[in-house]
Amino acid sequence: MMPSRLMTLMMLGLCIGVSTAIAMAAESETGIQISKVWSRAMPATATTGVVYFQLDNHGAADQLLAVSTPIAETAEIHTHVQHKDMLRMQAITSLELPAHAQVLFEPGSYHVMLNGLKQSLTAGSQFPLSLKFAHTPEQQISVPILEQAPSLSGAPGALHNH
Ligand SMILES: [Cu+2]
Repeated sequence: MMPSRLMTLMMLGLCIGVSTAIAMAAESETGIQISKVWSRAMPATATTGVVYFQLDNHGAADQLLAVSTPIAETAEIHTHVQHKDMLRMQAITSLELPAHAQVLFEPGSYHVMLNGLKQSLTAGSQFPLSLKFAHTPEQQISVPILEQAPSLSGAPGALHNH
């Protein structure tokens, strides 16, 4: 029989080894990158706002399920759909992110709609936004508020499908 103290130390070592392996696995599965984040500055009287960004899924297929921010009562994933001659916004409950896909949230396309703003969207400030996925751990990002879309220079492909 092993002295119980040595046994405890060995078990502790085993646990640390296992949890390190789990942490490393989780990290390598976090294949979603969020970039080019911005929100459009709005007049102080506005009750709604929009957020745009680029999602790159470097890993396996996933789904964006929900977005939220403390500065608005609700945050929804919206897209635009053609209805007769009108381009109308429509809320979607989840967004497919195929493996190695890139999805652009941009004016006229996907966007996050903020309803019931609790603070005004003033250019130069920023606010937190969290994104929930089916598989990837929840992501917290900081959204800078800008007067207009960031420069498209150096972003080939950003003007597609218009
Ligand atoms: Cu919308």
